[in-house]
Parts: sequence; structure tokens; C-alpha cells
Amino acid sequence: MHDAVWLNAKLATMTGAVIRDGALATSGGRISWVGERHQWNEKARSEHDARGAWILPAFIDCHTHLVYAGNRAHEFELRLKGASYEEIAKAGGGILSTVRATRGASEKELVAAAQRRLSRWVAEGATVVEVKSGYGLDRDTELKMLRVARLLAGVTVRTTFLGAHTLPEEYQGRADAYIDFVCEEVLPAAAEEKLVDAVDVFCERIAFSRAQTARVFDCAKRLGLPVKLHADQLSDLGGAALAAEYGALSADHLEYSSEQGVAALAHAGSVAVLLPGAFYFLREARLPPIAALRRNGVPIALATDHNPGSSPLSSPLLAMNMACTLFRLTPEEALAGFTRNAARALGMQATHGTLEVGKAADFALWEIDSPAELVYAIGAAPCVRRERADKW
Ligand code: DI6
Ligand code: FE
Repeated sequence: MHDAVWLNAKLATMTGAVIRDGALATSGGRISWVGERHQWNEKARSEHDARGAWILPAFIDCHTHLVYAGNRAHEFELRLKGASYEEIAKAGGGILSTVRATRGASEKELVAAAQRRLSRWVAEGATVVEVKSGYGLDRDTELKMLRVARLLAGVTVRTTFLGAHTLPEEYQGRADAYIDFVCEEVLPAAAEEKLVDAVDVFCERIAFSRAQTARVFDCAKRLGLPVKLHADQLSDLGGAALAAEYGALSADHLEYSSEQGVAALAHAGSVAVLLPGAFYFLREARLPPIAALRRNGVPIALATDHNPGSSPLSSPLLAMNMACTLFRLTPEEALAGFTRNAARALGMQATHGTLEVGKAADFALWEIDSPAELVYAIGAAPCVRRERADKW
């Protein structure tokens, strides 16, 4: 006896199979049956008529900076007048202005703000959202951000420690001392409190070098934590190859990655996470190496990169549309980017990202004629129902 079954559904399983007249059953928070409706001859305690809706795996946003205080609308205005993102960062604005606001906010205020933002992801059928720290840059605020992320309700949260996001004011001119502090105090304390699922670094001219990144990764390794990397977003520092060297779950951004970097990712089995929201918002011109990623068979995930500075984007669906219009991904690649490959970018591929027996009962029903319509329509959000397994 299954808990529930959805009949009269079209299923895009994201394993390659599309079932036009299907049934999907769940039991104990897991998918317990998927297939053609005419082959369904089992029983379920509750029966739902999907009325011809499409069922897809719930979306997974594998790269966000969702917890922070304030916003940077003013910097947006400055950039429209000609200032660059890097100039604003060098003048003490940028990430540091969000750091000041986040340090000053209480845990309760941060939860309320992030929870309000998160309602957009829930409305668009997402059930898993990765959330990074990195607007604290001191021990207490980094831990506060991670605690806040863990308190968010309505989705499964994966927390990533990004203490090495940028250099805080009190360490100006002492980047290596800051990395010591991150490695010796902040990350171990966060790991001790079991607040960290993965460790990330912003490896960039305006942030941390390859050598500094490697030190943080060595520390993550000692603590038994997987790594990810903000790599090659604004310049080619060889971030993709470095991420691959450490067997990273993912390397993210990648606009400036070289062919060798891409080959290294393929060899390591790391996922390429593309972030079209930041590309769009910063009006970048350099496209990520899509052809090389395809040629090398690197799995491509997509994410919103939601953050107040470079990607104030709260819509997985719009991120998919942008990936197609700006990066020329196919709608199928875009959907895989927010399901199957996003799960892999978080190390959750055994339990999430496809409609398969044994995986979490995380899926969404959509009133659309074809899955491509989700990616094509802008601002439509035709989600009729979202189902989520409570505990993962
Ligand atoms: N890369 C980004 O695009 C964001 N962080 C990062 O490492 C920007 C974050 C911000 O501007 O607040
Ligand atoms: Fe980011």
C-alpha cells in the first residue's frame, strides 16, 4: 500500500524518460512507483488526479547567498552611471557594505528577511536551496549566518561556508593573516557546531589568490568537508583547475575558464555551475565556455546566485530562461541544470534531482503543454502544486 498516487500525469523524470500518461506514487517521503498509468495496478491511501499536468523533480538552487541584511540598490544606480563592480568593491562598497549591514542585524531579523525572500523559490517549485555564509567575515557573524540558514523553513537547506568571500576591513593589507584566522578559528568553530555542508572560496583578483584558496581547501579536507569554488568569474586565475585538483563538488561561474580548466573539471567529475543572473546583472560580455563543457561532458548546473550585489535574482525559472537566451543552453539542459545536475553539485544525487523510485518525494506539478514552456515563458510561474519530503 502506497501513501499517495498521482494519476493522469505527464512525467519528465529527468533521467531521459518522458511518460505522457503516467502515474507516480509515494510512500514514507520517497517515490515508491513511477511508470505508465496502464501498468499501475497497486493501491494507495490517497489518489490524486493530476488533470494532465506535467510533473518534474522539484527545483534545486545549488548556489545562493540568501542570508544578508540590507540591499545594494544604490550601487546599482552607481553602476548605471558608469562605475564598475570592481571599482565599487575597491572603494569599500560592494560585499563590504553588505557585511556591515549583516553584522548589525539580529538573528531574528536575518531569518525574517531570508524567509520572506525564500517564498519566491517555494512558489516556483523549489525544495532544496543552498545558502552560503560570507557576509560576516568574523567568527560570530559567520556562525550567525549559518545558524540562520539552518532555521529557514519550507525547503531543505544546504549550508556552505564562504568565510573567504572578501577581505574584511580589519584585515586590510593582511590577506594571509585573514586566511589563517578563517582556517584556524572560524571554519573549525562552524564545523564543530555542525553548521557546514561544504566549503567555498571566492578565488578572484578582488578576493583571494589560488594559494590562499588552496589553504582553505586543505583545512576543509582536514575537517572532512567537500569543497566548491567561485572560479574564473571576472578573470582567469586557473580556478577551475584548482577546484578539480581538490575534487570539488562544483566550480561556479567559469566565464573566463580555459579549455584546460574545463578538461580538469571533466576528469575530476566536478559539476560546472553557471550563473546567468550575475552575468546579466553585471552586463558581462565574456560567455562561459559552453562548447568546451559539452565537448568534455562536464555536467552543467544552473543557479540563481541570489545576492544583493551581483545577482538580485529570486527566480529559478528566470535563471533558466536567461541561461537559454544568454548562454544558448537548450531548455532540456536548463531543466537538468536545476534538477539532476544541481543535485550533483550538492552531492545529493543519490536522493534528489530525478523522479526515480527510492528518491525523495520532492516534485512539482505544472500547468504547461511541454517542459520547454517552463523555460520559455517569462514571469508565468504556472506551478499548481509542490510536494516535499520533510526530512532529508
Ligand atoms: N561572486 C559573486 O558574484 C557574489 N559573490 C561572489 O563571490 C557577489 C556578492 C556581492 O556582491 O555581494
Ligand atoms: Fe556567488
